[in-house]
Amino acid sequence: KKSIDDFVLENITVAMDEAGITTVTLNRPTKRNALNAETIEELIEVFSHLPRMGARAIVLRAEGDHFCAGLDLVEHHVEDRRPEDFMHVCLRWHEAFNKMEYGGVPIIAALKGAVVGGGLELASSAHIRVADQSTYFALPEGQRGLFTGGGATIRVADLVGKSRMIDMMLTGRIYKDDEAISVGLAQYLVEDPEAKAYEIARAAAENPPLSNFAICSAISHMQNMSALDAAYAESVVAGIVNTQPASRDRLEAFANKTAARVKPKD
Ligand code: 1HE
Repeated sequence: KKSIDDFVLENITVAMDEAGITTVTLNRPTKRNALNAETIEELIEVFSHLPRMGARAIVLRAEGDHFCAGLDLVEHHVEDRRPEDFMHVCLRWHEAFNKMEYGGVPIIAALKGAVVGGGLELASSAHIRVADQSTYFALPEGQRGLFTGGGATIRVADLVGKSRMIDMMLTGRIYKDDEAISVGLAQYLVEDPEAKAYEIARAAAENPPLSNFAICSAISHMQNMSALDAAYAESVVAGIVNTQPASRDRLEAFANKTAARVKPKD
């Protein structure tokens, strides 16, 4: 069975504690964590295996002042790619980001600085995004003479809506602070995104893994289905999750009036 020590990685580091709280760090700060082909392969490797290695929740963080500057523009320039080359580059990005979104383990992105272009595509593949005052979001593809290729047309459009995404791409508009929250680019704006991300990860890891698996894969799959098929799939998933042995104690505690009630804190 694969363990964390078996990963051979240049641009990413991975660590897991006894509780399965896992840290994935983008570790190419001198290049603002720009995503070159090698880093994408490492993301595929890591996110293919972590769900089977006991990861209960994953914090995705970055070294340096910026979360991720997107596509490695220098590599892209030097490689002088043909259309079919870049199409395959994009397929690898999709492989990595689909592994994240559909992997069934909660991923919480702790953001800072630039979350731009492919960096926003990466962040939008996480299940929850936590930002701070330094965090800013943009899709500078239009200005660079490029187009998104890492799933933004699906995931970023899903977060902010089509018109906002088109505006971001046409004009380079930057979102930050409360405005970024209100348009849906991040769910939390805090002073310490990493502390908040670990707090969320630890809370999520208290849920039975099967519940989290459904939450962090079924909802995404169902969005790709017709409403009729999604409702059917939901009944199948709920049939399995809602009868799992791991939930019996929790239901018993509720029935015995010893479980916490769902109420806002005073
Ligand atoms: C890079 C990249 C990169 C930095 N590819 N090398 N993304 C962008 O259009 C954003 C491009 N980056 C920037 O606008 C800025 O670098 C930042 C605002 C993120 C940071 O600024 P700053 O002043 O801290 O750093 P810097 O001096 O610009 O860059 C430091 C180094 O990182 C420098 O390398 P060095 O070897 O000269 O030290 C930069 O070249 C390098 N660097 N960003 C390559 N992106 C699947 S399609 C997705 C399409 C897209 O993602 S388009 C959006 C691309």
